[in-house]
Amino acid sequence: MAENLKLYINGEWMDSSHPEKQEILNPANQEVIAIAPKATKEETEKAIQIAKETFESGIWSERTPRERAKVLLQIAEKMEEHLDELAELEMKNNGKTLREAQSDAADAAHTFRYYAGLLNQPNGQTYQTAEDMETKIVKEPMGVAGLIVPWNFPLLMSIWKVAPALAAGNSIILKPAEITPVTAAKVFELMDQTDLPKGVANLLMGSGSVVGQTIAESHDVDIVSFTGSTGVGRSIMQAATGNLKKVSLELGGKSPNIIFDDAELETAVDYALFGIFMGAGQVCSSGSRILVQEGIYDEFVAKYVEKAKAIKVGPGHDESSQMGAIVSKKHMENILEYIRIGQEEGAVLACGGRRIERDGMEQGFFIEPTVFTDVSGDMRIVREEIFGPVVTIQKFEDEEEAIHTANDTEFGLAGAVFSKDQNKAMRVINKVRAGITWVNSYHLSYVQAPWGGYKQSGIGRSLGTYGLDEYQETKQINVSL
Ligand code: TAP
Repeated sequence: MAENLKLYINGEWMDSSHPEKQEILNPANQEVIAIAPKATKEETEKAIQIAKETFESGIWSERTPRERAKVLLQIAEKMEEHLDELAELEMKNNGKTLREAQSDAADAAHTFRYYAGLLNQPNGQTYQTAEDMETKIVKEPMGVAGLIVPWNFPLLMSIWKVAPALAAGNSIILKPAEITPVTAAKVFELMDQTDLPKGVANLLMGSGSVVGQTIAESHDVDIVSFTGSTGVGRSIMQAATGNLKKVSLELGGKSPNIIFDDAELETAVDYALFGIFMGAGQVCSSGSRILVQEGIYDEFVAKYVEKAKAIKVGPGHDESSQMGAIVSKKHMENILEYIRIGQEEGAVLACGGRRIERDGMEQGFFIEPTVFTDVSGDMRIVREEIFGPVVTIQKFEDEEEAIHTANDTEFGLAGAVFSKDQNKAMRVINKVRAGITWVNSYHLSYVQAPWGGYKQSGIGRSLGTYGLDEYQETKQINVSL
């Protein structure tokens, strides 16, 4: 039986007055796993008012860091007791493999622990600014934080926002993507069993154009923190101008993965596969443009294509599956359209390119790992974010050309360099205009390290101390001695 999800406002679970409901599907087989409400504009405004009143009451915003840390640790503990369930729900709702979902669930719980720990760190500075003046710099919560997240990491992207926003003392409204609300609902059910005061955390399911837009436009929201596409990020920024709320944006990418002749070939091939096929390429930091130096180009492509063809695609619950499903039919069709465009543009389809509809996958949304070679820098498949298991491989001559090609994009989210020469690797990575980079690896991420992009990949950073700063105001207090 599909579970009926509810909105969570002021510590109460409630139905929406909207007559329509959203069927939540498992993209591996189109089974209906839940029915979600669609919050209306009025319900969204109500949740914002509740969050505002709760913030102003001081019931959470004025608690000591130690008291807030205690609640964050309660949430972490609750999540840890339910890791298997969270992973299972994430796999079913998003289509990723169970192994990927397990890793997300563990990272999400750990994020609460990390921010609880940060609350024990010194907060602020003091200067003797004149003989008779002391200046204290303190951090304060911002107020109401509107948190809007996408479908590719429904749980982890939610927690990357919820944990630091609560740690900082804000009241929050979380809006998951309409098609993937299931793990967010579970986390709110767990938070409801902790000492988090009512009204501090509110959950709204519904569409971006109604719920998301209302949050972005509201004069009672003090920060909107958004992860999603660059196009929607731009419209959120425009909507936020009414009260000039702070805007934090984690957007798309088209990240370069640069492989030099002197790279450890097997390592480079394996990380370049992981770089794009993890999460079926539906990952903002995917290494979707592989740049290979001419001396090893042919050997690299031969090995890469052989291994890409061998990737086992299948439903997430099958332990042998290495790559899961595409999140929805609509998104699968977008990706297949890009594959068609690539061929029309004259790129060589070295492997993949088709939907998989066999071996029990007939009802699911699966696409073969797809590799294009002989591409040029002006092709759409090289310039636009496809957000699927599709990678392009380009040849370069020397360091200068590699850097130029790597940076020839409007995005600046991630990038990597593979070489045994550490000096060269560092020289090149320092010139890659991106916020998240790797040398001789890919995709590994750590809660301490700031996550975010240059150029049109975003504004601001998640995670680390930077992630907490994002949800805080900074005040100076000048005390006459
Ligand atoms: P979007 O279509 O941009 O949706 C993201 C969220 O914004 C969803 O909750 C969506 O709601 C909502 N939304 C849509 N229109 C809105 C509006 N006018 N106002 C306010 N909110 C609105 O992205 P997606 O397709 O879910 O996710 C894929 C994109 O996210 C990719 O570009 C990817 O690179 C990016 N991404 C970036 C990162 C980082 S850290 N940089 C991480 C993950 C994903 P509904 O869809 O429910 O209507």
